[in-house]
Amino acid sequence: MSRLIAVSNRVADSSNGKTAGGLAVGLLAALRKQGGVWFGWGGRTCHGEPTDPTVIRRGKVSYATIDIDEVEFENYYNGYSNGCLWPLCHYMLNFFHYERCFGRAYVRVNALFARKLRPLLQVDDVIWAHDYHLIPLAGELRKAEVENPIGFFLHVPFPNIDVLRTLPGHRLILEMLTRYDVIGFQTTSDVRSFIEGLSRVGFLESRLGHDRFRACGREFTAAAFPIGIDVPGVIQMSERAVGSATVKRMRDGLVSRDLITGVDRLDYSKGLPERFRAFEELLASYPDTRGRLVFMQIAPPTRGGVRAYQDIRAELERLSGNINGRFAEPDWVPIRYLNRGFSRSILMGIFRAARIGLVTPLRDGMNLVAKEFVAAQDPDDPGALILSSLAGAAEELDAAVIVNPYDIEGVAEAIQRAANMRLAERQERHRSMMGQLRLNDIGAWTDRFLGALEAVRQQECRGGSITDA
Ligand code: ADQ
Repeated sequence: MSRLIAVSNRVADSSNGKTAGGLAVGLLAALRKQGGVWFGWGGRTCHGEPTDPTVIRRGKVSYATIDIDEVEFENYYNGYSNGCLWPLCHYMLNFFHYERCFGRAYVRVNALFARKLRPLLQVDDVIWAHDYHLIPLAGELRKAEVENPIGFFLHVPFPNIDVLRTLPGHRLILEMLTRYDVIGFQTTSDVRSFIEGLSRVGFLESRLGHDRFRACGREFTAAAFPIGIDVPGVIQMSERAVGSATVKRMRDGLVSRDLITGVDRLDYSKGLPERFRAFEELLASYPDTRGRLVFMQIAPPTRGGVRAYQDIRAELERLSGNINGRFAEPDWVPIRYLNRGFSRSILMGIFRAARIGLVTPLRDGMNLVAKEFVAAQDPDDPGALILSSLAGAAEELDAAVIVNPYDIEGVAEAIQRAANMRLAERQERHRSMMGQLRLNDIGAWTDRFLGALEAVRQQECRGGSITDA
């Protein structure tokens, strides 16, 4: 079996037993099965050219991390990746801020990744790069004569060409993607946007099959690989966690009131101010909900170096303060806003204890919280999921209560409906969504993507085009 070389901006640290999100769980399982290397930034900056990667081996997996020059990092990560590509991919152009030096640093840091990764590669390896930080990586590796199969998975949405055109140099982004052998997206709609983009700028040469294309002189696979979760893992964690002291204390504190929960990174794409306003609208329009529901929003800050993230934090503090000030009673506070992270097991326990999961991003590649919320429910008495139609997860979880997150009154109505939903309906919706989650879990996601990459290798082997890298 080929070694897997996973490349992402950050390498997840599995040493403390707190392996983070779904991606880390899935990638680590695949790396442990196949053996391989996880390569990326180690979380430290330096001045000038970094030294060679620090490599730590644990079992069949090596973790190879590099430092990045402080100024380069600022321009590549905060500037281009999170100041240009992130808002663009989420259709939020009011947060888009471009400077030429960002784009240059972005390409240079990708070249640095390629330079530092190159000596670690073996001829039979397959390489899998992750997310919008690393679009030029395959092109840089090809320049260094790496001919191994290289795949790319985009975790965020791929924007329609009319939005993508906002970015100076967007043609290069499209061209760089064609340097990969397999390009994976979360949804079929993202694939359509990518292919339409190639076509509109005149790069698309032909469609070779259902998901095989030729553009910029190269053949590649472009398809939807919706990311899944570790379903048995979440079920087990949630069952155990309801008995934990933290979750018990939280339940006691609710005094038999119903819990609505929201769990998101503190990011403007997650629709948090709109969600807070929808809850306010609910309390204003449906007075019977007052004193009966508690909304707990958990939102740990991220990307503190980007101005927009500081602003949204301040806005949420103001909104939750206003809403609590307007509606709270001596024995009831409507919003509990927790600006911090929790262990995954506690989160799963909170999901299980909740009557409603509120997942209302303004745009999201997939949204794993929606899937985790469903899997964490007690099948005999499941909570209801309210899900944004603009999250990739809505393509699969159509048995959720689907809302448009911009429609504040519509979301308030949906909360009212979910709060009064009969047991039989909740069970039916839950059963349907669990079927989908089990069918496409995290193992199925890695197997499908790596299968597509392996197919490329076999095709190239037959054509004899793999040379010793
Ligand atoms: P994110 O934007 O980070 O991911 P999401 O898919 O919801 O969004 O994943 C977040 C993960 O972090 C979940 O596993 C969640 O449980 C965990 N998490 C969230 N808040 C937490 C907290 N307070 N404490 C601890 N853990 C917390 C990007 C894309 C998504 C896509 C994923 C995976 O933006 O659209 O679904 O990648 O491809």
